[in-house]
Amino acid sequence: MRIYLNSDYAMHNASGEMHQGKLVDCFENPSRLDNIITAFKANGVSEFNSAEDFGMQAILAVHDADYVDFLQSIYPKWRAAGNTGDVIPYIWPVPGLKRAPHQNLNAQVGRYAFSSDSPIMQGTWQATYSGVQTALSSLKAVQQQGQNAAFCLSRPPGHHAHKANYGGYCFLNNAAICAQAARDNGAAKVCVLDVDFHHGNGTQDIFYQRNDVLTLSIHGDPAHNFPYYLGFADEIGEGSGEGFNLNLPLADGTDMLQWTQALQLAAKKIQDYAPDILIVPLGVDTFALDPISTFTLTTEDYLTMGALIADLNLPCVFLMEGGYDVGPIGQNVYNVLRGFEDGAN
Ligand code: Q9C
Ligand code: ZN
Repeated sequence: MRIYLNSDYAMHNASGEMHQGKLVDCFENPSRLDNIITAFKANGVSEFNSAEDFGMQAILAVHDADYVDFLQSIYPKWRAAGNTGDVIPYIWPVPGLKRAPHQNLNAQVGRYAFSSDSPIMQGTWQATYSGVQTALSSLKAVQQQGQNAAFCLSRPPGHHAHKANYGGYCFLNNAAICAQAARDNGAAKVCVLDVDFHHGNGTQDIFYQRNDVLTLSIHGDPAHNFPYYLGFADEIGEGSGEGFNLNLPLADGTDMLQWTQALQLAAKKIQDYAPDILIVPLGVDTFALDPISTFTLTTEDYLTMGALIADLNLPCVFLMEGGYDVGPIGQNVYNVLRGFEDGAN
């Protein structure tokens, strides 16, 4: 499988996040990809392709221009205003606090952030922009260069980002941008199957009223897990999008047998839809030892996950999402791709 690596992945390296009432090191940090690259090399994978630059068009086809401008420009403004650390929100325009739009930087940060866990620093925009280009390069390999599958190895992740909001370590929604680009490049029907531990809230919301992109997510029940405010089973899409979103929230402690049953429900839905291309936001935070998640998948289980995805028999773009820095993260990711390739044969 062709692999594209975001060569700017280490440029986003933020100072810390609030976790259980304390400021701790960011879970989503460059060592994650260092680890994955090391594991891939140990498995004999040595070719990491670099991305082509497709510019801003595909980003602006999904995200609002004012939001993209904010992401691109906030850090220098924030520092020039006298702030000495990363950009972190501390006030949000909840209903009742209605004097928006607003020029004050703290007010703008609260307007665009939906959570406090995603600091913006010097290199955030560059890493994020290059990540999108890496995702689009992976899409091109599959959609235009005849590859059966490709893997975008990148950070920061994307699936929590809405069209004008960031959070959950995500700034631009790589999966949504790829899905829209696939449509714009001629695919009639696109499917996004999100297997990260967390609900793909941004992707769901972006396509919620559309039937040309089927969105599915298998994730930890939002009654107990981030993002809490979205991802329940009764969210099925609306308007012409009704019936084109499927959430499969699973209990804390879910193992591979239960996860596989959910995947089989997703597979049925995908087969009925018959998309032209499949986009898989891939998080390995479903792993038993993940520090912020509650499923119990094993390193071996990821081979099965890859084979189950291969059984869908669709051209497939894998996009790196979550999975935090615990020993076997790299082998877990490798095993999904290995299982996919073995399953496809
Ligand atoms: N410190 C992805 O896996 N974490 N994002 C907040 C409190 C939010 C995870 C926990 C988890 C987001 C791409
Ligand atoms: Zn996640």
